[in-house]
Amino acid sequence: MSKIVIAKAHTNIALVKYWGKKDPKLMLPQNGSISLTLDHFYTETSVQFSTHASEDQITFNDTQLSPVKAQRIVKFLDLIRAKSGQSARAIVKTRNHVPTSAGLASSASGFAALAAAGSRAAGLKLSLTDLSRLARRGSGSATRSIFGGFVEWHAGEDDLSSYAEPLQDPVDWDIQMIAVVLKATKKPISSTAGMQRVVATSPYYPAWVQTANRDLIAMRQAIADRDLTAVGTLAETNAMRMHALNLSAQPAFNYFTAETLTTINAVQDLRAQGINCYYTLDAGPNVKIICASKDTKAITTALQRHFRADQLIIAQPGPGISITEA
Ligand code: 2P0
Repeated sequence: MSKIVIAKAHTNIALVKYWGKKDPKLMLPQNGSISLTLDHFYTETSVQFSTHASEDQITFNDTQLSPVKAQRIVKFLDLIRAKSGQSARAIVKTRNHVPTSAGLASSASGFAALAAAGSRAAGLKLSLTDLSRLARRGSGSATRSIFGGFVEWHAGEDDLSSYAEPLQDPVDWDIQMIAVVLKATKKPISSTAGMQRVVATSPYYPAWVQTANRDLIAMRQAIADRDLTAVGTLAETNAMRMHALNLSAQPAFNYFTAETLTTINAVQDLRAQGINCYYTLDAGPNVKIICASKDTKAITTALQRHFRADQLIIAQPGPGISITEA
């Protein structure tokens, strides 16, 4: 039996998005991305390698995953075994700390926590950079969840050069996100398949890569300047361009619901009234509102005309991974 290692990783929300791979096997993205790690949503995962186990046992929120559902995790554990020389099967227990049915459960915090706990339990002592590279092989957005605060994932050219690093941590100015948790509908298409379709079929894809690369330069500056207006404006435009790719794919798809559009309109109305707030959206209906904490009350009051108070979750910048050995 190996020692039991427990890792905790927080989710992150991209301000300049990753939406397309140039190498699906190595999980190299078409463009770099910048995110903010959040305190409110995290995954805790323990891993132990056991010669007594005949196959990997994966428990998610107290329920054992079926072999089909566990496939992606087993493949990732195989990668850890290949890197470490550990040949035993693993007992993995993972718990997502997100509000029930929030639809914010993310492969970002999941694979970041698994990379950290799994590699350490297998006997590897990876640097944070190498952990970020390993997490990338599980899920692209997990590359960034190794670090806290504002984080940039460098697209890179190969396995060695594609990793994340912190841009600003801790975050020493007033910026937060309000997650608007909307009614979950069946996801029209997974992130992995959606971005693949967009790369293959959207005539706008080359323009996306060009503008995303420009957004990275501007976003680095906006974060260094601690300029909420610039961060928010860039993030909102970048998010809508990402969703425009989905609308321009063949066949087209989108992740919006009617409530998503209601929220977008509410944010635009608030801004017209002088409240400095911006929205961003990922591969699902939920909207995240970027704002300063002094405006929380005005924003949540306005949104409660449409949604219940418990659908509005206020999240602050959060930390990078932590690892403990039991
Ligand atoms: C991001 N998203 O930058 C983008 C923006 C959603 C929208 O990364 O195929 O679960 O596992 O690498 O990371 C969600 O996709 O996809 C994502 P894979 P992932 O956060």
